[in-house]
Amino acid sequence: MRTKVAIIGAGPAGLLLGQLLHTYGIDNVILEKHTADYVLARIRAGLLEEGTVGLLDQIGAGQRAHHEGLVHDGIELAFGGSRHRIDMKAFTGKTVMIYGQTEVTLDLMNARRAAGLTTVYEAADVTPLDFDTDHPRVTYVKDGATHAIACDFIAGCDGFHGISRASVKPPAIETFERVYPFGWLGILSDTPPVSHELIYSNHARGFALCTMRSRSRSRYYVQCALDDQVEQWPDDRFWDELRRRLDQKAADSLITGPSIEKSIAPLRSFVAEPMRFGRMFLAGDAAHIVPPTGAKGLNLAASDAHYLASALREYYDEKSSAGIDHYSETALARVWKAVRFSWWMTSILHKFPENGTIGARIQLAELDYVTRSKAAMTSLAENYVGLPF
Ligand code: FAS
Ligand code: PHB
Repeated sequence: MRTKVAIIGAGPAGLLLGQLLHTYGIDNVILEKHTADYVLARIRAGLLEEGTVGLLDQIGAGQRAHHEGLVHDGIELAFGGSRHRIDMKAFTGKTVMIYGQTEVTLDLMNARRAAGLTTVYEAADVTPLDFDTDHPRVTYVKDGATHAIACDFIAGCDGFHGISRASVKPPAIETFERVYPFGWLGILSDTPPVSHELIYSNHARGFALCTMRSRSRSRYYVQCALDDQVEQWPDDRFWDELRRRLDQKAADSLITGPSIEKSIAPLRSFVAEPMRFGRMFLAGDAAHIVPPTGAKGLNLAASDAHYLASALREYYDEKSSAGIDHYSETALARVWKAVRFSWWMTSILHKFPENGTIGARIQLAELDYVTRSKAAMTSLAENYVGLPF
C-alpha cells in the first residue's frame, strides 16, 4: 500500500489531521491499534475552544457540536466558602463549548467513513521506519499478516504511550516532565449538573471540579491520592467528599446518582522537543501532556493537527518546505503557553501538603487577587478560551 501521509493513532489528533489533509486533497491512511468502539469508550476531555470547533466546521463535521454542545460564557472559581464568576466572554469576546471528546471522536470517525478514507483498526505492532530518509514506511500486523505502507510522511498521533516518540533515538529528542503528587478521580452520572457553568474549587480537603456533558449528564472530579484505587471510592464516598469540597449553595443543590463511569487519571506536564524527526511528525499527546485543569489536552491536539495539515498542504500545493520546517517551532510555541497555563491553574487550585500552611495561604491570596483584578481575570480568560492558532 502507498499513501502520502501514514497517520498512527485514531484519537482526536489523528482523526482530525486525517480529515484536514483530506480537505486539502492529501491522501492519508490511519493505523489504530484498538477497535473503534474501544477508542469511543474512553471518557476523557469535555471542553472545546472556539478554534477547535472551527476546525470541526472546516472539515464539515461540526453540525452535531453546534446542535448538542453547551456554549459557556464563563467559569466560577470557588474558595473560602464562596464562588467567584469569571465572565470570559466579557473579557475576551470568546466562549467555550462543552462537548465530550467521545462525541468529537464519533463525529470525526463518521466524517472519515463518509469520505471513504482508510482506517485500519486493530493494527498490531505498528512500526514507523526509515523516517530519517526520503522513503519512510510503516509496517503493521493485521489478521496475522505483516503489511507495509510506503509514504511521504508519518504523523505520530498515537498518544503518550504510543510507538512514534518511542521510535526516536534518544540523542535526537529532549523531554521535559513534571509529575504531580496526586490524581483526579472522575465520575460520570446521569444527573443534572449542579450549576450551568463549570465550578473549579480550591478546598482544604483538596481540589474539586463540577463539569458536565449535557443538561442531564454530569461530570465531577475530586483530587485524590496517587495510590488511590477506584475500588476505594464507592459512589457514596465520592458524593460525600465532593459535597464537602463545594460551597454551601452548591453542596445543598448537588443531585447525586449512580456512577456510569468512574476512573482515576494521573496528572503530569510533559513536552517532547522537537516535534519533527526527518519525515515523521508528532502531534497531540504523543508530543505533550498537560494536567486537565486548564482543559487544554484535546485542544492542543487540534491545534497541532491544524499546523501540521497546513504545513503539508504548503509542501504539496506550493512545493515549499517552509511549513514543515517550522511545524515544530510553531506548534511548541502554543504548546508551552498551554503547559504554563495548565500548571498555573493546577498550582492555585490543588492541595499541595508539601507546601505547608503558608502555601495554602498564598494560593488563597492569588485566587483573591485573580478574582478582583480585571487584568488578572483577562489573562486567565484569554488562556482558558484558547490563545490564537
Ligand atoms: P489519544 O491518546 O487520544 O489517541 C491516541 C490513539 O493512538 C489512541 O486511540 C491509541 O489507541 C492509539 N495508539 C497508541 N499507540 C498505538 C500504536 N502503537 N499503534 C497504533 N495506534 C496506537 N484533556 C482535556 O482537555 N480535558 C480533560 O478533562 C482530559 N481528561 C483526560 C483524562 C484521561 C484519563 C486521559 C488519559 C486524558 C485526558 N485528557 C483531557 C487529555 C486527552 O483528552 C488528550 O489530550 C487527547 O486524547 C489527545 O488526543 P490524541 O493526541 O489523539 O491522543
Ligand atoms: C471535563 O468536562 O471533563 C473537563 C472540563 C474542564 C476541565 C477538565 C475536564 O478543566
